[in-house]
Amino acid sequence: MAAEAEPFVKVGGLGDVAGSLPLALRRLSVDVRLVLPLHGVIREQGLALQPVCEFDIPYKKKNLLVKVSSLTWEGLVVYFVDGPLIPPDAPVYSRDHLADAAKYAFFSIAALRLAQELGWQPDILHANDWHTALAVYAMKQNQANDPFFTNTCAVIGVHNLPYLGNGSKSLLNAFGLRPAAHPLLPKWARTLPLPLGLLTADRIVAVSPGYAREILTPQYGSGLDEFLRTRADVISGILNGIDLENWDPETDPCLKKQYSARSLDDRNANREALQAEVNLPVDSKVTLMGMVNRMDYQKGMDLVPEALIDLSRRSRKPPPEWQIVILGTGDAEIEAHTKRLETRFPSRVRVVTRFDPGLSRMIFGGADLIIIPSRYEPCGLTQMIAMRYGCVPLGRSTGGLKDTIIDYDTTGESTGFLFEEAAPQSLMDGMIRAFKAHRDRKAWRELQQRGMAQDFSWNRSAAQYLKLYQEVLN
Ligand code: NHF
Repeated sequence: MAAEAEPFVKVGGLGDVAGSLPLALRRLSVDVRLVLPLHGVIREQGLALQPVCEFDIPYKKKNLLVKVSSLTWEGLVVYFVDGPLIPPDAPVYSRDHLADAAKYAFFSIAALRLAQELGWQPDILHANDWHTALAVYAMKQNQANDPFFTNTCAVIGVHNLPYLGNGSKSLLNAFGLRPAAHPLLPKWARTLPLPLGLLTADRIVAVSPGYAREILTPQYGSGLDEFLRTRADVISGILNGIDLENWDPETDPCLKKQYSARSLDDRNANREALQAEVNLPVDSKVTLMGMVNRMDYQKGMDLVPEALIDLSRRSRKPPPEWQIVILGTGDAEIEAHTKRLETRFPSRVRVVTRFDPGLSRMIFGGADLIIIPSRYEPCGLTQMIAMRYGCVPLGRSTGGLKDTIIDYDTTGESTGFLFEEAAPQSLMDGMIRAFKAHRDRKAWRELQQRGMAQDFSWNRSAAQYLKLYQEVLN
């Protein structure tokens, strides 16, 4: 169960994962089925959905009608849940957290009931983030009275811990659920979907081993670290994968010239094309940096302007020659603040604040360095995609970034650069290290090639999920 899944609906990384993992599991012969809300954006696509069933679920003192339709996509059965609390004109995530809470509580309970309506008894219910965490809680709460789910185990995926599902308090009662009374769960968390899911799931899976450890600390634990430490024995981390066919510099049609690890000279054409596309001086000597990031606090976007200004103030010999192309949308204030850099550095900085998948591919295929200054990063897909394209990552040493980037050294293992603090100075120091390394073009090429040789495929991750499911069932 997920709030979003590619190719039907994608807002962020959860959509990538919930779209790719089920297909990868199917390739391992798992009978997996995906359930999504019938969001407005899915409705608009005019998909050939087949009606499946209709049923009522109790809500307050009345019933709500659930309508389910489905399609089969690449062999995977996908169900779409529709009903009065899933408004056709609402975005996937809105600013109205009460409406979102109601929508996802309804979806969770309806999706759970769907299995019963279908008579399809799952071995594993795999929910993701706060949106579907109530399904885990509801199943566990009713398990004693409901033989249908007696043998079903619950796994909850944590893609972003701080989003707990505020606004759900009255919904528990409305859907006939009792708040948790468990003494280990802080009082304030006893009516929030994600904590309830974390309390009752048989296994908790963070999207990287590093993030699985971090959520046990006060810095990353969103106030739940003490409680999570009591559940440490059921918490683990599995790194997400990327779709290697979709992200392939040998076939990517958005690139001026396709290339592989053996033909990295061809990459220069993409570098020039990127500079020309955004109207920066076409210059082969500069270190060309890129960013493809949501413009928000989590992603550390606000650290970038100060780091670049500090960088330009430094008198160094030789002076660093750099350019940067920043692509992303999000927080209006952060967008405006970042955009101002163009006026300050007209021949060095371009900031593109629109959704542009083609340009993001040109950045991966043309930039030397990708900057990922996240304050926290449960997994992160950007660094994996960038490495596949020979675009060397400079990321903050946290979560999945730390798990996937081997920091630069001269021993011949490294795949990128890491910096420690979520602070402009630390980011700038990382940039300076990378610029210096970039001057040694032979060593740089080897760095690119090592990144390109990493295995970030879904097959590897899906095999780990299958092993985990089997462990839970045993
Ligand atoms: O990759 C999918 C994504 C992660 O780090 C990412 C995030 C949200 O913040 O698991 O979820």
